[in-house]
Amino acid sequence: MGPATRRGTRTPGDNFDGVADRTGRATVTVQVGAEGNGGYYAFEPPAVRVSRGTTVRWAWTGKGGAHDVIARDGRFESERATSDDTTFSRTFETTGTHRYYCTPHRSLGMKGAIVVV
Ligand SMILES: [Cu+2]
Repeated sequence: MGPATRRGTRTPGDNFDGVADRTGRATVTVQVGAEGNGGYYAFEPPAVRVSRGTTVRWAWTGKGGAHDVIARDGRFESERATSDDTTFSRTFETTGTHRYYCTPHRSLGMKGAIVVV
């Protein structure tokens, strides 16, 4: 796709309107409390594609108050935390789309997805 479809200052491989491609990596980091949704109420990247067996590590930025990482299907659930030394990791062995949200900011749009291929 051409440059006209890109927005912002994303790194190559990202697609603002789609899913950030992080396939082929053992570990992938998602920021918790990235800027977005009217404050620091976003996951970054919000949607990411990973290979089966990848460990996704959520890392809190320390901004935006308390956040958590809760799977919609109940398969994983972090503690609710504010500190920037907080991390939560999960290894994805099942292909498919795993949707999750932050409980305090779900209504603001603080949601994410891990697409395992
Ligand atoms: Cu939050």
